[in-house]
Amino acid sequence: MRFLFFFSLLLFLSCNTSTKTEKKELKTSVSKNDTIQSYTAEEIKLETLRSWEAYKKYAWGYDVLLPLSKSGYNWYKESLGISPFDAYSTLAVMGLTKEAKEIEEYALSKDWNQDVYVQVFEVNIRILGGLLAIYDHTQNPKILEKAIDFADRLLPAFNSPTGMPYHSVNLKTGKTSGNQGEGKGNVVNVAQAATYLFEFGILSYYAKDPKYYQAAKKATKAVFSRKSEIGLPGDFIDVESGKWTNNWHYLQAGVDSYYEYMFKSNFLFPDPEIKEIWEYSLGKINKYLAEDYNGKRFYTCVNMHTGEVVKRSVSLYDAFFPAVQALHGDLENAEKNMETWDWIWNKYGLLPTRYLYEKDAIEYANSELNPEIIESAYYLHQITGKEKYINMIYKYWNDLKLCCRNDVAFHSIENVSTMEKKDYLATFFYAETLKYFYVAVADKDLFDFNDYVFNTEAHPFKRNHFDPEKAKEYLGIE
Ligand code: DMJ
Repeated sequence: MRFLFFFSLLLFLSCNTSTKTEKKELKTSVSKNDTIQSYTAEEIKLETLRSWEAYKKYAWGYDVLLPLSKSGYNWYKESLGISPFDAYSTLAVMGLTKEAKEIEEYALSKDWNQDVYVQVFEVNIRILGGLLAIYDHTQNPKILEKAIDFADRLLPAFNSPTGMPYHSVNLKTGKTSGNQGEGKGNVVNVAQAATYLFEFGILSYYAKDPKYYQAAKKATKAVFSRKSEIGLPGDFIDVESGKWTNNWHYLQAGVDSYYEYMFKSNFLFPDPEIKEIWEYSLGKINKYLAEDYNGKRFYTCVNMHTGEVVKRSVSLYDAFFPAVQALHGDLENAEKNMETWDWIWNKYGLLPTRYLYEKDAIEYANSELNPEIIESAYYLHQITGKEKYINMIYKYWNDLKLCCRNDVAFHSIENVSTMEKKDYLATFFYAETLKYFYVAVADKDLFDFNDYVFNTEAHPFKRNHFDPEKAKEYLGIE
């Protein structure tokens, strides 16, 4: 009865208010509703299929689906077809074999000899990561050839005086370009400088050629060796001079996956040097970035030289960190950190891109349905078995469905306070967001958490495909 009344109220609100108010009311109703509505793996699978059909119908051949205008969008002057590479592993994990096979065939038809400058960081995690996930799943040697061809076109970017890659590289000519275009700017952020250990390690393993892992390791060490006197890196660095151009440090986008990879690559390819770098870095994160503020745990922004707080701000990307802490075995900090993210979600019904916790205010209000908070709740649920984490995931799904589901797929949000819509569906929605919702409730015989390690784009790799002894030889680990 209460449910019927609640449902009629929602219907009344949705028919009698402007679009913006309607979304706000709907969203608030769900976040404050005590009754947690669960969902099934089948529901997520159907929603994934629906969203994938929308990409195929309206945006096939483009990088991204624009779900409101029902059209496609390319990152560069030519399409790379990023969505299919990101979607493959999610479709495969869900057993959508026909759709996955179509992408495998599409990947085989790709000619990477494209005269286009691509961001090395972004295409590494999405396209190389996606190709390697297809290979890990199918063992199709022709896919491995495609992955090798693609990675060989990225490698010239690493020929800088420091070993850190230039921002972009031309897939056809191998010419590099800076962050301000051809021949302009040599600055990259830390994530762009050093998020390669995982994919390049996998490629070295499968290709039995250490050159990829060694390039990635050199880049990671180039960042680490330039740490300050108190042991912290900055956030932006010139890949030619090796000098920091900005001296802030944090876990946000621009740094995040630098840490994620020095930690995670060790699961597949134990490397004592990288392990030492990770343990040292984690100590510094706990010492300088962790801040308890108004009873909540935040990981803040500090000056790399003094460790002083420069801004009390967090971004939704940082929500990946409880997952890393939990995997590392630091459940106490992981759970404190997760509680803060869930608290921010409850304020808005989705996470804003950036939140100023000192002012309790939104800094950037948009949201692209990013996966990190779901990812961390998933890891914590798998590792602790606590029901509160699966309940968080149920809530995230219900809220996301209410604000962002449309007639063909899902859309982003311009402003989480008003729920104004944005005509964009990020490729990581297919790779990560939908996958985490699915594996959180899937049967263990369909997907067992203990069997896989994910790249930062949630492309899964089977642990037992990699033998640590062989890894030493194939990756050149001493
Ligand atoms: C993803 O593309 C990757 O996880 C990346 O490392 C940072 N975050 C986005 C999604 O939010």
